[in-house]
Amino acid sequence: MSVSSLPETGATTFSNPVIPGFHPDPSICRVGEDYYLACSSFEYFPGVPVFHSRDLVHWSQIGNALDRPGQLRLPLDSRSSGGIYAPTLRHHDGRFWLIVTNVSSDGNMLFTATDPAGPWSDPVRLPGVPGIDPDLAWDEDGTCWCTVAGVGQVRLDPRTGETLGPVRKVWSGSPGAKAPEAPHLYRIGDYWYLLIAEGGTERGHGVSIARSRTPDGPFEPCPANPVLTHRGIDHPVQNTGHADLVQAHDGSWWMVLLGVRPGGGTPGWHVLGRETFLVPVDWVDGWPVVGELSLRAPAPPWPLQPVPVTPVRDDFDLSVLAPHWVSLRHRPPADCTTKERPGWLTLRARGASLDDTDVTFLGRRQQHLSCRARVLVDVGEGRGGLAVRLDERHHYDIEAASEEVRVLARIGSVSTVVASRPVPPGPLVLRVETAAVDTLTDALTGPDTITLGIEEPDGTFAGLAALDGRYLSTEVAGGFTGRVLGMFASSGAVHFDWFDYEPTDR
Ligand code: 6LW
Repeated sequence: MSVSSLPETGATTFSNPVIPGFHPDPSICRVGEDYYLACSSFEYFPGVPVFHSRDLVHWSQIGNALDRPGQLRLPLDSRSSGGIYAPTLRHHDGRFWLIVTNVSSDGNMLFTATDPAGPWSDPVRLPGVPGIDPDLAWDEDGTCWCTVAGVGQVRLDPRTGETLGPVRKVWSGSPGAKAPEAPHLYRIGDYWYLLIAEGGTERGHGVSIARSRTPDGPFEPCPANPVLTHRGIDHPVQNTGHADLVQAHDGSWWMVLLGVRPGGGTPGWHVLGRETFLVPVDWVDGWPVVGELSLRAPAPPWPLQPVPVTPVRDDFDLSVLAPHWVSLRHRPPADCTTKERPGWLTLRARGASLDDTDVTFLGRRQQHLSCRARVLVDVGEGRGGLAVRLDERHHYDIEAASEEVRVLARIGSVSTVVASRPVPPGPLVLRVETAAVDTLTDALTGPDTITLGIEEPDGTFAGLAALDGRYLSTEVAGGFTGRVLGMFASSGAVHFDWFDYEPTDR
């Protein structure tokens, strides 16, 4: 179906982020009128979520590139925000190519696929490619150039992984700017363009570009660098950087990039991680001019797809889990299954809690500043429940046991039971509500409140604890991820009949 034949939705604007929730380091490519995008995934398994769109605005997850242990080795004692850093996704010579770094085990690896939804190949290891943020680009004679953070570059045989020559430094970014990273190399018109992020992935983040007549430089920096940054400006999206360019099917140019939406008073806390945004790009005198990034932006000049409807409820009625579900570091089939009790998800504890790196967990990214998550849980003689997780040292949990439910808070080295109450044995509905703060009473206001509780038999919500959400933000916890809302088992086998995720943003 060509884009022109897509049903007209008549939309004249679109909402940013186009992929909300922790979907950082976006890399995009186009095949005909289909767009594909991949993101970092760190300690989560499966890794590298892959998305598809026909209009650059509405994206549906079609799979995860790294969905088996042979592709994704995450040591069970590895720290959060390790694992899978930034990928580059390209289409060349009739197939898809994904190059990515596993900082916790195998370093840089290359995968290929004929269908981006998978299956993807086993890894081609790249021992000669250093550092992080590897990029792939091919020149007319078929030479494959691999460019990495720093900014270094080496010729590569992408089928064997062999590097063909030394790694050379080709650019250091803008004078004085730290962390030149996220390089992407493009042949556009008469030039090779080298796009990078610099300034660090925090508030100083920005996008810069340079060009050369040859793929290996020397590169001439754009006089207008950084071509995009929000450092020091009053804008609801901050930390903008780590971008990738794509030419649309109509010849126009667009950029995807990461940004954060801090909430609360100063310094501002972002809780959803680094999200994927879309902005238009124009070309003037051989240099890109990046359009304004706004939360409600003018729609591209083609029909927008109807917004993909994501059901609120996952009934776990299927033998396979939807691709947005993630576990921590691995997912042993016996510990996370919908086959043991048909129509239910069974999580079997491995003797660890959410304070540990190897807890049995199944979650989905929080994608809205205000939202509601509910589960129907039957813990039997076990112990488990529903959690808002940033990492092992920053999570709020509502945990059910046979005759008690309790709210636990882990903030750094502090861990405490915040509330508890007796409950009758049997299935129970647990609920987590996050409510973003929309009016600042003072500079110390946090970004949101997280209320954890149970539903009474008549459905009313009995909140057991309302906790400050700043402690589950990246500014407090550190690292590169965002909140994940999920189910966990800390003892025995715990069964979940359904999981509801519902935006409640006003
Ligand atoms: C990624 C680097 C960065 O490799 O953070 O924001 C690292 N940019 O480019 C992890 O996302």
